[in-house]
Amino acid sequence: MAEPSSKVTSTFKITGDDISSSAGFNYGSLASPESRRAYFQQHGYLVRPGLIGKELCDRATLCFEREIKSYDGYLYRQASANPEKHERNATGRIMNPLLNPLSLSSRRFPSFRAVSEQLLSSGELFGAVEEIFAEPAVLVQSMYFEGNPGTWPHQDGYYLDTDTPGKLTGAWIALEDIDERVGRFYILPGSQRVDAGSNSGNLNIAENHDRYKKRVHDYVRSQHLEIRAPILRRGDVLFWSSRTIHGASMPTDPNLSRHSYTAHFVPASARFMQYECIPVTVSPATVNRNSVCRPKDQNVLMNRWILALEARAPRLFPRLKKAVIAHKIKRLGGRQSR
Ligand SMILES: O=C(O)CCC(=O)C(=O)O
Repeated sequence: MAEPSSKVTSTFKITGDDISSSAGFNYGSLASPESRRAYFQQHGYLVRPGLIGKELCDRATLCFEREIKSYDGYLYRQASANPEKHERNATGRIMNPLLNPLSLSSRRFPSFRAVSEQLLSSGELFGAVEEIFAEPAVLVQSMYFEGNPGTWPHQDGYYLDTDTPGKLTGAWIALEDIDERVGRFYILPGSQRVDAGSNSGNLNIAENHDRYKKRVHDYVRSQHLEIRAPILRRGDVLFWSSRTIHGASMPTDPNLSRHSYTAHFVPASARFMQYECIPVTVSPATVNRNSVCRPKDQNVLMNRWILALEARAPRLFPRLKKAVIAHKIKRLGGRQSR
């Protein structure tokens, strides 16, 4: 997910102590497409152990270390959707994750863009998503994390979804064995049936994003819902529905990394929507015979100019974006929360 404001300073956090064990469930025992689809529909998520090859995971991490870590320019970031320089913690981990690694300049980051493309367009990943959709998929957004900033609990549908809500599916791809102390990605099983808050009125993202975050956080606490953080090892992928409440718990050891991609997919027959009411026209490229979007592709000159402008006016652009989004949400009307 990404928000249109400049910086996220959330106090709505879940810690490791809030999380139940994943009850030792053996996801590998779901051996048929039918059993996996049924599990996904019942629980709102699914883990596919070892879906991505370990060598590819290692190559992605290595290319990130070689090309991205030393870069001191502006890149689009996951939490703000704005260009920012790296924010490093005391141990040098990059704490503002990348938005859309597939859109990075191939001239500047040739290996990292190529390996991201290879992994995120792979037949293994698309095959698993298409098994859930029962139709072809389009990758609409992706992210890369090194450090764990701790992500507030939310439903993706508030940010991104399909015209019929609930069809967008997220994928969390572990590129290394994820240590409990770095904070884990978690989901709330069954929460895909809950309406935790709609992107409209006094919860609209442009004016009241913090209120939305608090609403979901308070909901999770007050309902005593189970928070489950499956153990993820290198190559494992967790898929979740856009309606499933999820987030990432706070790290207790900032020295550790959690190299991972996330990606969001929509079924090819569905319309991609932002903020519940804004239709987004996508023009996916075909890579490895699969459809991937590269929003603001930095191989395109015009997009490089836009990034440079946004970086030069770091207050003006986020304000403008917010105003446009607020106007669109009011005009197009959000879904009302129950
Ligand atoms: O990995 C994370 O911290 C959060 C990712 C997430 O919430 C998402 O991609 O929707």
